[in-house]
Amino acid sequence: MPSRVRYAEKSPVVVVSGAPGRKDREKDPLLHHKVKTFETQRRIYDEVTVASTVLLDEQRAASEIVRCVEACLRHKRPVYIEVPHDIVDREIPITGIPSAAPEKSDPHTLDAALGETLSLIRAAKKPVILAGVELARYRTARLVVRMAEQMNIPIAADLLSKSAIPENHCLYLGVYGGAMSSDEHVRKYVESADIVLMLGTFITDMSMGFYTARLDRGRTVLATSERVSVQYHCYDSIQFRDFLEALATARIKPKHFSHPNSHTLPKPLKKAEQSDALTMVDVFRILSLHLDERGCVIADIGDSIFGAVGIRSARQAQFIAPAYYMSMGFAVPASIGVAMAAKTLRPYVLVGDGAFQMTGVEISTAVRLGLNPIIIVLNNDGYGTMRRIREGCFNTITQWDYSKICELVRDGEGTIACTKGEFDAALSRAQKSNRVHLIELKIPRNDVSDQLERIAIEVRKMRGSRR
Ligand SMILES: Cc1ncc(C[n+]2csc(CCOP(=O)(O)OP(=O)(O)O)c2C)c(N)n1
Ligand SMILES: [Mg+2]
Repeated sequence: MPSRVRYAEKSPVVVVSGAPGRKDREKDPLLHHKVKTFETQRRIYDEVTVASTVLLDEQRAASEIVRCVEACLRHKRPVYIEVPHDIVDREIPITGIPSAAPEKSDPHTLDAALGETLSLIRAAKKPVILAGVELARYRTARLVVRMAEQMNIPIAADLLSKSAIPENHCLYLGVYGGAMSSDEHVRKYVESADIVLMLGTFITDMSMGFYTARLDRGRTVLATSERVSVQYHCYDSIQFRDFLEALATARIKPKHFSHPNSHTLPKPLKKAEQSDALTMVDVFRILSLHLDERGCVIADIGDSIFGAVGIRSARQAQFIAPAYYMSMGFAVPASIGVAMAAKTLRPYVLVGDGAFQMTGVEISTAVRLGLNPIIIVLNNDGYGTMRRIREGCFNTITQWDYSKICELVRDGEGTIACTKGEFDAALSRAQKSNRVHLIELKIPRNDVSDQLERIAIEVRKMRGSRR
């Protein structure tokens, strides 16, 4: 049963791969691009997809495509369709294709899970919602906001779900993730709540701040697209959306709530500090001052993602990061995806010098497609995150002149910023233009965000205790 298997991430991607033709297969020749057997490629993909097919039979091709795409949409996970080259221009019959019946909740199970959850909420003096990434993936965030407003329950997000809930909402607390929380107020609030409603949350080592989160099962309700768990009871056969809709329409007397930290907006940049050297803390503060609802921050792995936990702007911007699998080199290519998918959004890429060296040349594709990402390269002279955990020559990388890449790809504008004022001015300039902008920030070698500082202490402690 594919949905039970724990995959890293949930990406509804349809991989369409060309393949040797049906005729080519008859005598089993050695062919270029064939790894081992004609089946090998599909079998490798079977490990990371929820459905796969090789379209060898014209009569069944259409129903196979429908089966895979339906699985992709239902499970929000990748599928693989292999197309032998001699089927590409064939006409295939498309009538009488069976379609999967919509999945329904079992009404008794739904009632039982809901009844147990509501009685916990009724009894709670200090409930909190931990809004998870599935609220964005299944487009159900508005149900949770409605529920929070009706019951007057505050909401925190985690690193993976940052921005799934409007961060300028009066019930929003910030990002929770144990030691990686955006601030101590959020951490204390969530950890002292008598019930934590984890709605659409993936519990991962990273989003739970490397095992520093304190959320025991006895005071949590965890509802995801896979199951609902209320304290120690697990309920299957419940559709995530049905459970959220029922919660959003339930009648509960509004709770008493006073915001522990309502003054989280970044402090404006003063004239007197313009010529100060840039620090990581100020990078996120200055960026926050420039963000609005037309922006989408895309954070790569490194202090880009840890520091981004603290981004909070008066006007809600989107946020995307590979905060589960944590794959370096994600952000520049992802900005192309964001700009193509949502033409009205301006991507703000936060990428370390190390991660930029992996995939930064994709800036060339952005230029070719006429896209306009603002790429902020945080140049701290190597693998700053790893240096915090274990110092060594393996954290050293070649120094590049990052701002010159625009000359190389013959479009866009490159700038270097060493001070707070220079970064602020570079951002304003980039925002006024519709071209690719690359801003290289010179960050002192050992300067890190508060979140990375806290996490590095925990990781060092863990390593020490394992020895
Ligand atoms: C593909 C991949 N390789 C290696 C790592 C391990 N790793 C995590 S952070 C990091 C250093 C990142 O360096 P940089 O992009 O310069 O960001 P900084 O830590 O300096 O902010 C490394 C090597 C990873 N997460 N993903
Ligand atoms: Mg670096």
